[in-house]
Amino acid sequence: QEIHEKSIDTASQAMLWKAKEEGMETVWDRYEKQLPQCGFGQLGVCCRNCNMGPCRIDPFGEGADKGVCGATADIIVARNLLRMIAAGAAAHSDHARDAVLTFKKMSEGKAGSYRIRDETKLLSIALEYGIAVEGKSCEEVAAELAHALLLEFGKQDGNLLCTKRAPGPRLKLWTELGIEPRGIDREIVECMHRTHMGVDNNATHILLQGLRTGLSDGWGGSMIATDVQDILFGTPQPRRSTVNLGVLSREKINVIVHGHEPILSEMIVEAAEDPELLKLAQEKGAIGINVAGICCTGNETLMRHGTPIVGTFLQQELAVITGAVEAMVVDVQCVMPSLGELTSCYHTKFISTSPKADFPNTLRMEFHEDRAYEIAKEIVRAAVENFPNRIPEKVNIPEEKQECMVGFSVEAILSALGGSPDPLIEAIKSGAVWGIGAVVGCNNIKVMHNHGHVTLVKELIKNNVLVVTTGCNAIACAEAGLLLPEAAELAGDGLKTVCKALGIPPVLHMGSCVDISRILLISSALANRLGVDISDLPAAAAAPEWMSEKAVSIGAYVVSSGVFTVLGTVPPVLGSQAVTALLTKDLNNVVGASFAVEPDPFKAADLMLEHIDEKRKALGL
Ligand code: BF8
Ligand code: SF4
Repeated sequence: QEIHEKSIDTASQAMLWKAKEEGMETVWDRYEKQLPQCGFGQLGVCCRNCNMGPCRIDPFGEGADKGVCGATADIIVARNLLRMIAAGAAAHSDHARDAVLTFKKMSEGKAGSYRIRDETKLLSIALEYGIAVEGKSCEEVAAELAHALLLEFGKQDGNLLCTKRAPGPRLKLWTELGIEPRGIDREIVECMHRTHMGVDNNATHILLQGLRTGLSDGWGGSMIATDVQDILFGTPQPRRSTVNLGVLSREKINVIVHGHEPILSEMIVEAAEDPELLKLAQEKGAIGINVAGICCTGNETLMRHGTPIVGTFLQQELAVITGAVEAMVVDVQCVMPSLGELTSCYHTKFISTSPKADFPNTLRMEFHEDRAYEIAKEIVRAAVENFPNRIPEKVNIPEEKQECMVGFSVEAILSALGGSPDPLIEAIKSGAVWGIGAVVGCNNIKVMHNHGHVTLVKELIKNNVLVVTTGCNAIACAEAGLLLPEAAELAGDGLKTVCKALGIPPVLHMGSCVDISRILLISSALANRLGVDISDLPAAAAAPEWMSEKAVSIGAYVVSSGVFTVLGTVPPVLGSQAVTALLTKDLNNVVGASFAVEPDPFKAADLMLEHIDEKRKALGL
């Protein structure tokens, strides 16, 4: 594969050239060494769930058609998928738990670096959780809310409270199907139990638990993470910033925050403005400290502070290869262990901070909320002191730096619409906005970097579909200039007029991947206003370059919430016709939505548009 075939982004291509010249290995090289990848794994037909195995089913029907225990391809594929959902839901929800624990400590005065930034949200969510707020201080309310939220994780009776935010018909359907999520941890534990040797051995039955576990993520863990992070750090409002490798600075100390939890990155952003450290930075010969993000923690600080973003998931190594990064500070999720070896070839300090996540060759600086600001200062100080070690001959920062407009929380969207979803509904009714497309998710080495994301989103807006985005798709769109009001020029006439009237981009950045919960809520607001279910909306979702288990959990809850979803990379399920049919067809009769798999982004856009057309027709539009 040639370098220009690896990424659509010229900045990334430049760094791939540099990597080649300097003999650095990247994810693209390692992928090539894996080829051809294991066919059994791709089809999902290998099982290692007990030590009579590993077992694998012959997809051509010539060899074994059952595992040692008698498990068929259907059972093995479904069980493997359920474990992926469980891992994804666990990642989002364990992140949420840490946010709630910080919130709790803050309310008890044990995490002095944090405070309440959105009182209105605190009070409204407290009321939702049945907490009386009258006559209480914010801290008292916060303490009670933190307690109530923590109970959602280990809940033994009743269902998750956030599910009440779903439209009535949806909630009723979940209850009828028996997939209304109970405790968040409980669903994940039950997945592990069910997939243990000799427990759940019916593919449909297994997958229903997958839907329930996904729902415990979307309407549970992820939603709680978004809520608490908004209370602690502020609900995002529209603001401008810049993205791509060119945001790295030649004259400033570059500190990259990479990973997912704003608990850490918020403090790093604050510490980088500390007068003591700024003075030290000058003494070291820099003109300032530049904090920039990668992946979702980057999205979090981008949405709330406008700190720039260096890149998407596949650009993490490329950032180091610029030779201009003093510190790569990571917490959890989507951090490549390869960064250890790579950073040791440059002056970059690879600082790991989560008590849960260590990596090869890192400087461990464990982050604890009780000393959050102090530790953040120590981390930034380590970066500042590393500045003199920068090797000028090794520095090459690409020019590319793109402006973007971000910060479209549900609150911000409603306020841009003048306080109610009605203007958007009118625009949908008139056909100016033909539908809503939610495009989210990762990069995947199997797809040309950002090609799936950008092509699909461009097709959608061209056809007057207003796009909402999160995660790495949002960053990819930002790099392509799609998150600017000016990008309305690329939209169809109807959408262009609406965007111009409101001063918004045709692609709205709604946050990190846990913030897909915001997409669920805006969908619910639209459905409620129209008096229909989410599955009736002229809306469709896509994850053109997904790779993570979190994305599988997201897929499970988005479809269970009633939204047709197109996957750009093939999930490991094709080894079972039954599971494949269930996911791509039968689910329609269960939850009113299903998956499709379509690697070609043009065809994926067509599938979404066809779906939107059908839904418009059904609504009489
Ligand atoms: O949680 S989109 S590569 S960064 S998993 Fe990871 Fe995928 Fe990016 Fe965010 Ni989401
Ligand atoms: Fe093989 Fe069954 Fe054990 Fe899986 S659970 S490894 S299929 S014997």
